[in-house]
Parts: sequence; C-alpha cells; structure tokens
Amino acid sequence: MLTIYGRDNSSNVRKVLWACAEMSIPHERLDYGRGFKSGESPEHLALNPNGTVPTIVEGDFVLWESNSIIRYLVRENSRDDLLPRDTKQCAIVEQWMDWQIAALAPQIFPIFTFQVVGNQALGDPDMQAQQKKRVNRLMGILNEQIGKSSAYVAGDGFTAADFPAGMFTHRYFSLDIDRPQLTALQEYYERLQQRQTYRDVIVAGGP
Ligand SMILES: N[C@@H](CCC(=O)N[C@@H](CS)C(=O)NCC(=O)O)C(=O)O
Repeated sequence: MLTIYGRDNSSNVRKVLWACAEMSIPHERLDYGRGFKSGESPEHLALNPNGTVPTIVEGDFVLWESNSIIRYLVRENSRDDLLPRDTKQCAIVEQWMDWQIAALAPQIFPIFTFQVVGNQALGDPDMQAQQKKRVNRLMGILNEQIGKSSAYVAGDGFTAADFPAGMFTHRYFSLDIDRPQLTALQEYYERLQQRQTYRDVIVAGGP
C-alpha cells in the first residue's frame, strides 16, 4: 500500500493526489504539514530531512519531491501516455514539470503566502506588485506554449506535465491578481475542469 504524507490542501500534495486519482492508484494519506502534525517532527524528518510535504512510503521505499513522486508513479503504472517512451517527447514533459518547480513556484509562493496563509511579513505592496508582474510573465509563457501545443502543456494529449501546470493554473486563477488576457490558458483551465479528478482534488482543495 502506498502511503502519502501530506495535508490535502497543499499544492504539492494535491499534484500527487490528482495523479493517483487519474491512475486509480490506491493509497492512504496521513495529515502532515502546516496546521497538522509537524513536518519537522522526528518521525517525519526521518523520512524527509527537508521537513516538507509530500513524501511517499511504499514498503521500505521512501521518496520526496512532488514531481519526482509523480514520475515514479507514472512509470510504476506503465503509463507511457503520461511520460512518453520517446526520449525527446519525454524531455519536453519533464522540462515543463521542472519549470513549474524551479521557475513558477518560487514566484507565486509569496503572493499565495500573503493572500491565503496571511503572512503579513510578505505584505510590502511594491514587492507584491513585482511578484505579480513576474507571475503574469511566467503564465504568459505557459499560455503561449498551450496555444502552440493546442490542448495540453506538452501536446494534444494529457501528460504528466499537466499535473503541476494544472495545479498552478488553478492557483493563478484563484489569487487576487490583475491578469492580462490569456485565452489559451483560460481555455486550458476550462478543459481541465471537465475532468472529475481535477474538480475533486485540485479545484475543491482551495487556492
Ligand atoms: N519542491 C518540494 C516543495 C515541498 C514544499 O515546500 N511543500 C510545502 C507545502 S506545498 C510544505 O511542506 N510546507 C510546509 C508545511 O506544510 O509544513 C516538492 O515539490 O515536494
């Protein structure tokens, strides 16, 4: 049995839960992280020295980093549609997963943490305005990519790249941000909402 450590209102946990829902992977989930059992507790740090969520445990196998977890689950379930066997196609999928973690997440984090978590230390209006500008630029890049690829992040078909991009598209449209017209991204968001799993795990889970 797969055990997922992490609160289900966390963006990084929800990406993994959505992947599990899409692939019908049975699992149990334990509430760790902000507002629940601390990620810094000794039993959790023994699994994940970062103290962050999510972490998965399967027998004696332990894995952290949400996008690595998604790739592991996709490969374990032989879902070549989600991570193509073709190395170039697969590299594009992974590129967009890495982009979400490395480029997008750090920029949207201060906006989310101020507006939703309520951390007033991040409330400097100039800094918030700067972050919104950066996030709009990044989502503009995603908008252009989806416009080119026609339906999903890495092409016509839904792939593993859509788990992180889909979660953060929802967050982007949920936050108080003065957004430019991003037609392809808006249509992508509506397309994803046609999936029951997205509505249940991502949309219902909060911003
Ligand atoms: N790059 C890591 C980031 C993990 C992370 O920062 N998770 C946040 C939740 S989204 C966290 O653990 N926050 C502290 C907490 O909830 O206690 C991943 O993708 O798994």
